[in-house]
Amino acid sequence: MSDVAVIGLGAMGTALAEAFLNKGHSVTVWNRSPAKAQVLAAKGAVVAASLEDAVRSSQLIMVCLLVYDTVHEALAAAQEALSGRTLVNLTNGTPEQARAMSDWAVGHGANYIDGGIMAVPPMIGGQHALILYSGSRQAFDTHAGQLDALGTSMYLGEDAGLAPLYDISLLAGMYGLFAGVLQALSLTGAVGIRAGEFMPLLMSWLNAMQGALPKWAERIDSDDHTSAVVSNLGMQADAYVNLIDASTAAGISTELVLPMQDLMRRGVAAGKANADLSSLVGLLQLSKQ
Ligand code: FVH
Repeated sequence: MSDVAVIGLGAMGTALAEAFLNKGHSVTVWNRSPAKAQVLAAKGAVVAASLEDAVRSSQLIMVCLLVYDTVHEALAAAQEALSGRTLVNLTNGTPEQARAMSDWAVGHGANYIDGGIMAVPPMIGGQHALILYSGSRQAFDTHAGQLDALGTSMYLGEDAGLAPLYDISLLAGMYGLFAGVLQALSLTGAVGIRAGEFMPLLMSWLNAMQGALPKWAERIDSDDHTSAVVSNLGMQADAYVNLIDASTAAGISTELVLPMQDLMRRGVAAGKANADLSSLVGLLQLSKQ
């Protein structure tokens, strides 16, 4: 028996297996393309001959494949072996996929934990690698010591969909930031300003703007977007037109920034001109309208 089995040895699965090995855990590994297991074998991992052998090798089964469909496809071959074990699925997916996977695993007698990895492979094993977990509390408590080998563990609750919900919400924030940075560097780059020259100013500005976010949280939680507003939506919607016009004039695509203009205009049309930008959350929550 091994302390843990790692199924899927892509960039992330390999980093996960290495982190377990580095913390002194015995590890069994399996990958569809067997060659990827060799580097881990050289570091002390046992290479399972089949996915079912990998599942049977440990009480704790970590899965990190590309997408959920491949997890279903791969585990179908070993579903009988899952009974009594804990399946931790770190594959990126949606809350709905996680809940369905949980039902499937529990239906085969397994404990299920879903996970969201907020780190890139080189970070795994360090304290800045945040790993979100949700699902069976009992299974999480049982294996917390082993899971901590991967980074900082955060348990969110019994609903298996919580970890992917937090994961994709954090990614939404990240991609919004990246989209704005791409637009900014396209504008400045078009007139020959080097990215390295502009970046310190951009980072300083973004850091300053982050300071507004705790107030957004207060406004959203209290559903009060109108008290003590310093930069109202109406003013911002008018100024935003300049961002669109300047991009167009410079030959820069507006595909990343136009949707925000549409939303701002919808907010103004809905009577939110004097409210804070935070009030737009309500317009995005279509199911609540
Ligand atoms: N890498 C990253 O920066 C991010 C960080 C945050 C979390 N993501 C998610 O982690 C999942 C795995 O990502 P990855 O980076 O390891 O991806 P790859 O290197 O492309 O490895 C994919 C593995 O999946 C195996 N696989 C694909 N299809 C199948 C299948 N039908 N049956 C069995 N295994 C399959 C693949 O096997 P092979 O191609 O080597 O044979 C790899 O082991 C992912 O959800 C990210 O969103 C990573």
